[in-house]
Amino acid sequence: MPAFPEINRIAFEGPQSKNLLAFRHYNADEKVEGRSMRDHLRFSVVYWHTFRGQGADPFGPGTAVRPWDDGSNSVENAERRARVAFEFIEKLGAPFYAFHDRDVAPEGATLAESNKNLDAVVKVLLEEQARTGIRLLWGTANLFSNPRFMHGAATSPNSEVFAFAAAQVKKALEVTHELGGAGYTFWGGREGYQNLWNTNMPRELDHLAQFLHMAVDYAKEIGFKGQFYIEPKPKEPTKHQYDSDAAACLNFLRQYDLLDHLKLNLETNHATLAGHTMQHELEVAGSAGALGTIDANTGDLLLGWDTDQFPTDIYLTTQCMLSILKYGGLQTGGVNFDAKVRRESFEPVDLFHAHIGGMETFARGLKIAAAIRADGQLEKLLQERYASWDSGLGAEIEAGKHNFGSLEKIMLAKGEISGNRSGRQEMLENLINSYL
Ligand code: XUL
Ligand code: CO
Repeated sequence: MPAFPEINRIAFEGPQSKNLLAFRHYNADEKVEGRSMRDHLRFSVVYWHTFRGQGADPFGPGTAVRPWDDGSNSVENAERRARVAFEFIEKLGAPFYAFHDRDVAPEGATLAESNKNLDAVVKVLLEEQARTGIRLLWGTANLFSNPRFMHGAATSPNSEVFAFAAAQVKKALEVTHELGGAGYTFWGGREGYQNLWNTNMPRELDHLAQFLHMAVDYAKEIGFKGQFYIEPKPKEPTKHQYDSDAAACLNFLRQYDLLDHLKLNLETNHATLAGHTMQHELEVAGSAGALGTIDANTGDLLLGWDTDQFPTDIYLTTQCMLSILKYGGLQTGGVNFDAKVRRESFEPVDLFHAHIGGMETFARGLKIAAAIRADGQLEKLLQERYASWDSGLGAEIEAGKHNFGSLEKIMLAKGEISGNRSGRQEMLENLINSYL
């Protein structure tokens, strides 16, 4: 029996459509800059929020109505839920999904039992992938919910916790490989600290690096060729997360010789929690050649935590797509909706509205970004701003032909610089608005 009997495959109906269960802008086959929108955006549905989120908050239990879910921790319930997930993703028309080991299958009393439960559900995922053609964008392991991870996983002061986490990631890598996953993500979970009086920071960082090297080695051993990602996030759940933003992650990866093996998975709400914009994080990662994939969501300007809302702001998605296109587009990565419906949006159909909104907002961002690039004015103005580096003194400096002594000589002779140009910020902001 279908879980969403009243919903057909969400169709592209064009900008004039008034149907709120249709796409007006996301037309999967339409080409933008010579690539289909499907391939540019590589939309992905997350299992944890969309199929496990109940809408609980610190003041009350879940509100979500999910008739297919009996609320039990049984493997049968998990298998049924997996089939529903694929019905949803297929009707939505997203080509990918992402999951944590413990949200697709229940954790057992022992590691062996958990592995067995996971294998049972992975069998269903494999069948459903074959039936629908939907693929796995990335897998990951939940190394933060179980109380054993209270002090962290790879950075725990307890070496047995490190060993348990290693065993869990080993299995998660195996099933990601079995499912043909395009990638594997490490989000820090509780890798960070609450208090420095009880924390040996350098030792914990060494352990985290050792853990990631073990993962890289094991991927080689089993022939897993997917891309590894590390997902920056500050503040939650620990006061200071080691992977707090893109720059911190890049520094860590470089210090421990991991930069060849991991790219970044950037999430909007994590960027804003870190006091950055998503555009800033995309530029930091992109300029280091490490822009891998994005977790698409948004926070709330008035709330200081990770609200994980669906993105609806076209200005934001235009910025995202401009940076993504600039750094060569998404290859192994995708636009992964790490977002949840609000507690008050408790009906199954709300899951469709939320994802349709996110997909539409990104489709518009993509088209607007492509229009900005095709027009070329922004790029031209940016180039002009740096024109003093294209010839004469600037070109000589860039070519390494100068030192402090030679530059002092030039400036002593000149006495003062010839003048600066306006940054034209407001004009450029107006220019961007003219494409929206
Ligand atoms: C947590 C978060 C995670 C990761 C995967 O804030 O974003 O769900 O995306 O572990
Ligand atoms: Co995320």
